[in-house]
Amino acid sequence: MSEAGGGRGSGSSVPQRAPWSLVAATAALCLVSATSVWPVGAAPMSREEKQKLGNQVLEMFDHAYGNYMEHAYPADELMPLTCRGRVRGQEPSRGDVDDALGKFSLTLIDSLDTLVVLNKTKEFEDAVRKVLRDVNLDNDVVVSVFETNIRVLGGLLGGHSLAIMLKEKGEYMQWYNDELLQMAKQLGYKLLPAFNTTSGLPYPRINLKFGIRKPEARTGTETDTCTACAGTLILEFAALSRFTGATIFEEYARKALDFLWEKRQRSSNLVGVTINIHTGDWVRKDSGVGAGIDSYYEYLLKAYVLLGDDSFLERFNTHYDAIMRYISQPPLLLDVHIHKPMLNARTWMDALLAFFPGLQVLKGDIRPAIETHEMLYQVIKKHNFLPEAFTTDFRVHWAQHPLRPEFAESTYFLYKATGDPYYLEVGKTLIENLNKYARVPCGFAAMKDVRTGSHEDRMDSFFLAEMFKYLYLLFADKEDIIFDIEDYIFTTEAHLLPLWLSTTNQRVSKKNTTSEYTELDDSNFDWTCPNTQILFPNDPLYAQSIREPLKNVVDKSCPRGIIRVEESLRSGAKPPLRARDFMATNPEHLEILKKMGVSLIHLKDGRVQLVQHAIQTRGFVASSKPYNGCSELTNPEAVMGKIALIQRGQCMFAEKARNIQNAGAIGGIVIDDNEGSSSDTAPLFQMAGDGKDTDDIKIPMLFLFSKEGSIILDAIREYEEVEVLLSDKAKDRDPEMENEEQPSSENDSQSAEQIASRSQEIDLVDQESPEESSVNSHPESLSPVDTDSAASVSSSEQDSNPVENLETTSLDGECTDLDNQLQEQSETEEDSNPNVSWGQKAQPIDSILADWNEDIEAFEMMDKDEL
Ligand code: DMJ
Repeated sequence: MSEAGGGRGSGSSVPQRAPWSLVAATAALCLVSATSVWPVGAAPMSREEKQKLGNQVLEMFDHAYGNYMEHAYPADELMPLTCRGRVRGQEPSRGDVDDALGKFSLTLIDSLDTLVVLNKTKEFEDAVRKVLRDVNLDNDVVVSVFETNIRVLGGLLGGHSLAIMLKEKGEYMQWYNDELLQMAKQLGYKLLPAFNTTSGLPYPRINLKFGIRKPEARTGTETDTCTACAGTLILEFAALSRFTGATIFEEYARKALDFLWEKRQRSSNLVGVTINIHTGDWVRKDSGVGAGIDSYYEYLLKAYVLLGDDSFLERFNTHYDAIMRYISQPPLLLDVHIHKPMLNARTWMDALLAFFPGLQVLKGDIRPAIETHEMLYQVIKKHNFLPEAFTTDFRVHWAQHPLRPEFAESTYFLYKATGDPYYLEVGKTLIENLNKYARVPCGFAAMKDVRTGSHEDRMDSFFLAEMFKYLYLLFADKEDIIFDIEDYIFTTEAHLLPLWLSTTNQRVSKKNTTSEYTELDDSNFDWTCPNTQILFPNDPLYAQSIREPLKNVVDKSCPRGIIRVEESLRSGAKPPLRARDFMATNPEHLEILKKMGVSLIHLKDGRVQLVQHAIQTRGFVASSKPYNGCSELTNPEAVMGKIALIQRGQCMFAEKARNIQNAGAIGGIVIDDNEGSSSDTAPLFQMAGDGKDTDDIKIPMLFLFSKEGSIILDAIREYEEVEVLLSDKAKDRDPEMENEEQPSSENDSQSAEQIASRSQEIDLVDQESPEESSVNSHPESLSPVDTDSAASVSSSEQDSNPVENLETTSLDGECTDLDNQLQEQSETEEDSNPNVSWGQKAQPIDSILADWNEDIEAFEMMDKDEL
């Protein structure tokens, strides 16, 4: 890290450089280091080529910024297709996306420090004058607190940081007297009423003129906010406090972070996507590193870097450990449930998570950063851009792309860490794609659909704030930038805050931080980043060797549906119905639902709800002979009309089911042969078919671990007859059973229905062929545009779901037909420990339906949050 010049001067100009706190210096080291030599591997890029690409970035920025200034300013954003400004209220509302627009010339403010990074000092000076002259922060408009903080407050502070740097240098900005900082302070005070909650979590929206409470404010009734919305304030607020000496901002942001930390799910150490700002209850309990949470994690680590406060690193490390344990499934990052972190919450990833490899570089965890980045790059190579959401088998899930910068950000940080010219080539591709597919005569237009190349009349301000900064810096040598970039930290909007703030105005009390953390086992925490000087020069092919196995991970994945549809067309069979194709008005589709025991209710607001009927089978139990049920039963008269008990093992579940069905059983209970196994300790799982068509199996089957199974076996030993109710609604069943006449002691029968309460039922009546089933995958959901007109049925991960056609992708990139996979799983399962075998993540159908609803909410939320 280089030494910056000392400082004095007016107001809050650059103070005398304090010695760096060790924490800030070590963490920041992760960003620098290996750019120097790259002896082998990808061909090094010549200085000329890098300069050429840098110039191309400059030209592209001019095209975007110039058109904004010419055709849109002072509006918040440029509409590049119609070549005019987007003024809120004058255009059809786009919903919550518009909450970023506060009639405060958003794009200009967001672009301020980019101008300096791109060496456009003169333009910066002009832009600052325009902001001071034209921007009004007191408009009667409801804005997102989160967006206003990261884009506007951050933009003003970034502008101020570089204005005082330039002034210090003595050539530009000599007239500057902290005016941007005064504006930032004014805006900071305008945002403070949002924190008027008992929890200290901010309301998601505020009226710039009227605040929250007044009737004119038209906001303040919200109960929920996203975790990132509440947890992405500390950098800007602390910087504001430290620049101005007004500690209140840092205090408020700290309080919100403290509350989120308190509310983390204590056993998984994960946080949900949305939280009730009054009660602190998690409203959405899914957890990932993308939409809704992303920058909360980013700010914990960066707050440690900027403020030198160990507690932030401890929190970050605790969360990071949980992320790597549950969410990271290299190269994928998959959302899970905070209470059930082994359970994936969906089968798709959103584009916002592309920032995460960059954060991992800052943390010093290079390997998974390289892996995820490589996976993302392959998705980009396939679709030219990162679609807003894509599935685990890399199909487009949500086809928009609003020119997001996260992938460029990670590319930059990976290049800084590895010095591998491969990342320069990646950057070159990004530039080419932007020019080829997004460039229009009046700027750059967001992609409406990456598959068709269609555009949206939208150029978000973050495109100028972040994309050009990271792309320019990627190709720039030290001498191409007029200041030392390593003296600054990037906010989530890529605004620059000087690291010297770590030792300035440290007057905010760090409430309880030390006592709170003494209980944490931090023995595994990394307090420093790996020294990449050592890491890479020793093995210059290190990064390449990590990428190599993933080279074709996307290409080799299965284009879900297409092959199946073609195959089934050839064979004359009907292609399976996909969730996205489901029509609530199509009788055939409804019939499929009916077969699943699911009916559809039309809600008043146009949405549809799926309700599953409890499936119940009631009967006396009888042991089958042979007890393993693997061959024709020798005691069909004993099991006829009864629920047959069978021992697990030796053959497929489906085979057992067929044998007892042929003997006339009305259901089956498979009891685990692993002595001592229990649903208390073993993860729930679902029995799968045998890889063949199981439509012939009409009886319900239940699996019980040994402990629960022994309740039935003991009961049989004690009583002559034991009656059992198989149901997927065990908990709801009690009153019904209570009303039934209890078996008399004369006939010695006993109800054992309670044993089913934690077991999994598989209703093979409803089970479609295994190729239409899935393990560990999750429901598809509707994109918001679909919700009004058509219902999209969850393609559940349960193998009993006929709606979704699926294959899964193995991590070595090979397509794995689920038939085979299930067969393999079933085969191995028969002899293996259920605690560690297939289907561990399976869920009961009602939980799937709940998840499906959550997915719909997730999309709605994604739309709202920060997309
Ligand atoms: C930016 O505004 C910020 O990076 C934010 O943290 C996430 N989303 C956008 C860009 O995609």
